[in-house]
Amino acid sequence: MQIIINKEDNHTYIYQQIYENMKELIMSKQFIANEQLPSKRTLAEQLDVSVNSITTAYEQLLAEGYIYTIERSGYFVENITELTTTKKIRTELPEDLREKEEKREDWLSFSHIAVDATLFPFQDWAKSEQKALTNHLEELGHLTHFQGPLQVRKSIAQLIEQTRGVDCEPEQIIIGAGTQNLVGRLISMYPKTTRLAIENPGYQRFYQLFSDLGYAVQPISLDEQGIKVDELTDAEADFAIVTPSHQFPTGTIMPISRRNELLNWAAKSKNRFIIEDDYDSEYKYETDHIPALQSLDQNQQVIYSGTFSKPLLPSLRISYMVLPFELLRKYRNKYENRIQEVNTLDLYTLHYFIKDGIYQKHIRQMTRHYKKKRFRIIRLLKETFHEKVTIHDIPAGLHFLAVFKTNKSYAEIKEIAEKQKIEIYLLDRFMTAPNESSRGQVGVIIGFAKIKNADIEEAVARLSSVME
Ligand code: 76U
Repeated sequence: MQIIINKEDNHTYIYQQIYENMKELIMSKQFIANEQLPSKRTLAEQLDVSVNSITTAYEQLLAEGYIYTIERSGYFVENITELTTTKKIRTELPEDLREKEEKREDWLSFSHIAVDATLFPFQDWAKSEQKALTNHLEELGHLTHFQGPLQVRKSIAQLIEQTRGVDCEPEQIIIGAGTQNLVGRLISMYPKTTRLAIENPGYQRFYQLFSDLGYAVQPISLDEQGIKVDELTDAEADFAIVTPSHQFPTGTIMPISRRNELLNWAAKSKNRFIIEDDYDSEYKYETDHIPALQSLDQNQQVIYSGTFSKPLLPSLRISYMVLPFELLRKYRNKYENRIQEVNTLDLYTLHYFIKDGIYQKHIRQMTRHYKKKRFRIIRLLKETFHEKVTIHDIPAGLHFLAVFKTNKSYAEIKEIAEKQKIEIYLLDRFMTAPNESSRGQVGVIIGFAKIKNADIEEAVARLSSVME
């Protein structure tokens, strides 16, 4: 038996060396199954180490199943099932899986997805977090309610009642990490034969999500009022997913008649539902807030879906939905064993952030900021592109649609934008069936939450060199 101990080795304990050696001897069958190992005392003397070291090594081998013990007899080698596979020589990560550290230095961005985090009141957020720690420390030691803490749902219910006219009890709110998770779970309660209608152009991540879940997704076209209800009827849809506050991505605010038309469509069958994706309703620049579609619903057929990604930060991952009673019962039956996915500390932080009025103050400040920035960008785009740009100037949300006259294709524009280091999202991303008539023009979603005031001129100049 060959056990070599290096007492000079300062990095590996004696017991570890014994353990490694013994493991090697067992695996290479120098010790055979059921063979008795030397007693601890004998081995300690042989190796000139303490009995303690041997005990620790044996205990570890025992815990991992290399050896077993018989009381008053000693330690024996286990009969170990061997791995039938042989180790592949190449164990490095294949190149296609390798991630590159993407540094978009010197880039400017008209992204509608990001916001300028330097404008977020982190100090106030930290104060709210301190309050959350002081008042809810005990609760952080366990799992919260699967819908999110009731207290937090109460403050969200109050907030959306005040700001959006949403009629709901805190019990109806489900908090989750992102709209996709929530809506995905909701839809999954229904059979795969359920027909889901989405706006076209619309939120492509919904399209992807529903298709991935195995549902037939019906893209429905829009007119100047929003989703076409007659197409919805023709598609025999069960669910319609809409963005009435600020159509994504075209920006249309759905007028009251279309809202009522939509509600009337739903009312024709108790199995029809509307998901109101109210993703950026917090920002209106020239009008007052427009009540949510949910507030007009008298039939419990609208599911209201909200998010803190736009008013606060997209990286927070706090979203929620408000379920009608029947769906809430169904949801609870199906999902009460799912663990709430948002960090409880963040949720209580949000609670104090709202309760202490900081949330509303932030929205007021950001509204002033965005209003000016939006105005500057639109003015500059008009001055730069003249008749070559058509701006869908709807004073709401954090982006607008600008259509540029150009002979370049969407693919070409993307390639040049990359070279010019300007991040832009083009309308084709949101089209489920791009149409031929749009030749000679390219739609760009101009998001204005991320770009800094000081960079606007340069960003528009880059955009101009992309389009020319
Ligand atoms: C969300 C629309 C139309 C919902 C949105 C967004 O998961 O709550 C856009 C893109 O943050 P969540 O998503 C809310 N409905 O635009 C927010 N924007 C998306 C997520 F950041 C990205 O991919 O074009």
